[in-house]
Amino acid sequence: MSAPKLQPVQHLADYRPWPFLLSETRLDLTLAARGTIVRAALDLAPRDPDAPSDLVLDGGAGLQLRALTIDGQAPDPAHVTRDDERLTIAAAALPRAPFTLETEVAIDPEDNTAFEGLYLSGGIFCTQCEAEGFRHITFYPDRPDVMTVFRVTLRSDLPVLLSNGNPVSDAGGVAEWHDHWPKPSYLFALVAGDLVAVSDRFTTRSGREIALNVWVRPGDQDRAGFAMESLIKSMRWDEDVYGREYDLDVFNIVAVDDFNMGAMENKGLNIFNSKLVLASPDTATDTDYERIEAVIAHEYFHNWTGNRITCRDWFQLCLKEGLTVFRDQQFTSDLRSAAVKRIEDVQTLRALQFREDQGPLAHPPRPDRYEEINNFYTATVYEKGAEVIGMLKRLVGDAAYARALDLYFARHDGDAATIEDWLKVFEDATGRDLTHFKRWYTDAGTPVLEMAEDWQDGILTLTFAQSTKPTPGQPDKPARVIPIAVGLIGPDGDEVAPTRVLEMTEARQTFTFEALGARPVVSALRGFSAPVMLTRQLDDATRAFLLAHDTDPFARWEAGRELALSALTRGDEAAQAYIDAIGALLGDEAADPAFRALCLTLPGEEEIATRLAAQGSTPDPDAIHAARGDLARRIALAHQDLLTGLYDAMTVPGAYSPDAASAARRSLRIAVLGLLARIDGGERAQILFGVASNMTERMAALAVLVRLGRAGPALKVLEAEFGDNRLVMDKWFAVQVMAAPPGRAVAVARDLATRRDFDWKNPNRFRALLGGLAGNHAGFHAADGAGYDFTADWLIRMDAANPQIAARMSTAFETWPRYNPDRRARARAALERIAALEGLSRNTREMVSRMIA
Ligand code: 0A1
Ligand code: ZN
Repeated sequence: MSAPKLQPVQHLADYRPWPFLLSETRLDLTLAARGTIVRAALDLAPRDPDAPSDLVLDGGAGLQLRALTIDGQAPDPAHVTRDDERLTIAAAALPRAPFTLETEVAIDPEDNTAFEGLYLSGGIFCTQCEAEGFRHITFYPDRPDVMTVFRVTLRSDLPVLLSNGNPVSDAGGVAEWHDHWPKPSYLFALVAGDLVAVSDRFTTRSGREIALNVWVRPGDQDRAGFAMESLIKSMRWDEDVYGREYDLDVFNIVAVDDFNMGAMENKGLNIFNSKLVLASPDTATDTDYERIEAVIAHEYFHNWTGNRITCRDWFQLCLKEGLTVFRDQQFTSDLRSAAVKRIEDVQTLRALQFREDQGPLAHPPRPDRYEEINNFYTATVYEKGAEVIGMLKRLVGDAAYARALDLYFARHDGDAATIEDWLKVFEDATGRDLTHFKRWYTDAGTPVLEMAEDWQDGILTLTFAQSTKPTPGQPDKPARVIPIAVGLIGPDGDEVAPTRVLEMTEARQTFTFEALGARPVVSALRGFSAPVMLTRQLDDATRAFLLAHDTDPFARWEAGRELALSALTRGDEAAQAYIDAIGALLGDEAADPAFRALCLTLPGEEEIATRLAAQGSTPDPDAIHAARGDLARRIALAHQDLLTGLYDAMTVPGAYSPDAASAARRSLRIAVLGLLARIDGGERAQILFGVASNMTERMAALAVLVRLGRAGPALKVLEAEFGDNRLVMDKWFAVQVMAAPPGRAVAVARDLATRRDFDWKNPNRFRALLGGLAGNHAGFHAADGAGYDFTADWLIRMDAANPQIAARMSTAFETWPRYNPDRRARARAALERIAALEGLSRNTREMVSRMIA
């Protein structure tokens, strides 16, 4: 194995302002698949004319430099140097007064398979500049604290030419755009292509008329309406709830098929992965609709939390992402069911962020070092970043939160801000000292919170102890501030003490509840009031009592979850308690069907493995798979009649509508279908696949059929119908691998990878196959290491084309240290094989070396 190449590490502590001021950027692009010409003019001035500084611009080997002038003159070539990543003009060659730097470079979008910078996706020119993509377009101070106004001229024969801001002119293949809001380069975007728009208008609360467009490929217009509706709802909501109004004359959204992430908040020109724009009942599922609505909102909300107020440096990424995720979560709770949304968010947090926090990739929401920033668009920065804001809001209260946010917008509009700035507005708005609370931003790891109860003379004493395991680079974990929402339920099922938020600040702390008649049952961590792992001694009967009576929907669901996990990890008696409790819930017609569906869905295999690992045992993927199947079968046998009744009762009559109430009924019906399939051999699924006209039910039925090994005909039907629809075919690829019996998963994946339509350079298609395998817990962790080897082979191949995708997908391995020695050895060997590769990208190298450190 060759020695790993040393890589430069970026440190938060090294932040320095850029030594120049940039007052305007003018770009002129002549677009071509190869040889796009980019002319850039930058109006610069030294920040301190008495302290001359070299002018260092980001921009690598991919930029073919054709001309460079300062105030119209070419500098002495001896003063201009280039390396792999930047261009430097010596201070000696620079005026002490304001000057204009002009460059001309050529780039080849057609060769850009990394989808970073300017690239071509199905004939559409588009850009992705966050985090550091702009440097692949031209030489520039590509850092978020350098903000300026942009004037952009686009030259191309393509009919639609878009950039940020407002249109100035569009005639004869030349379009001009002006964005008067100063912005950093990562928010720059352009799009050029043969596109059509679904258009609408929005009148802001101050009476300004905004033109709205969702741009798609011709033929896709009839699937863009829901995205437009979602945009309008988002604009209204941000005015109503946060008082934030839109600030340009136009708002454009463009859907492209090749996109590394979900979507991007470029100023006035959001670019989306087409799977988060296009939806029709026959192609998209309820989950797709809900996600489209949330991501459209997320990107729109960034206009204030991200664009008007951006980040000083990339260490502050969670400043914009945590807050914007928090806002989109609030939006979805307001539009749909708040209870269901909270439970879904906790599920996501546990599945992705707790997993990350437990393993070698753990990092704080605000990291203080990185090698490749693209590796930090993580569940910790996004989802935990949002949880931290939720805790802050819980601690200060809703009114103070609203005051703090008003102050944040007033004080920092136009700034590139930091987490310190953010916390300061809360301190100033509330008078609180948040020094201790700040640990949530700087410390990694999920605290374990142990709760013990004592009951004496009508007084209930709760003692909490918190501890956090060491994480990479952070051996010591001081206590944190933890808001613990607690309510008390009397023996008859009535609430005897409403929710109270206990504020824990020490490693160990006691709280008392006095003047109680009879010993109550404690409903703890209501609403999941902090991202911690709560442990308490509780018997199954009390959990069943909470599942039946808790008034807090999260805590109620959690009681069922704990019962299920206990059934799955502790054997027969626990299983019976769970099966009985589920029976009671199935008959509870007052409960929201979506809530019942969530309670009915057994914890996933990955979640069970995580629980076992947290308890100190070694998860056995095959045993987990078998135990889960077994429990599902027992539930189905025990409650066959109730389930059959529910399956019929939850039919949604009439034409498909993606609204929350209809989706809720479908979700319960689907959960029931999954259980009944354990005893009906898949008959119902077979029938449902045949009669359903919406993709939600068809995909649910298909997943059941794949699991039972009888999906052949259904897969053929779907392929015949949708072979030319990429988004449906992505699902078709994914379900076959994800739901495959574990022993077959790798073989299925290997087979699918040989198909002509396995267009692996398309990130969605790659994720469908490789992500599908990673999502098949026992399949990926196959004892013979075939899952590891197959994944490593593809990561190596992908790394050469698209390092971001390879690096993200490498997280399939992040849990490897928790398995048995044999699996560990095989996983490690696969990771070492990747690490040994000559020419591996910085992205993947950083990920792999953190995982095997
Ligand atoms: N800011 C976007 C996410 C995003 C990040 C990086 C990207 O390319 C590397 C693309 C998009 C968001 O939060 O939606
Ligand atoms: Zn975001």
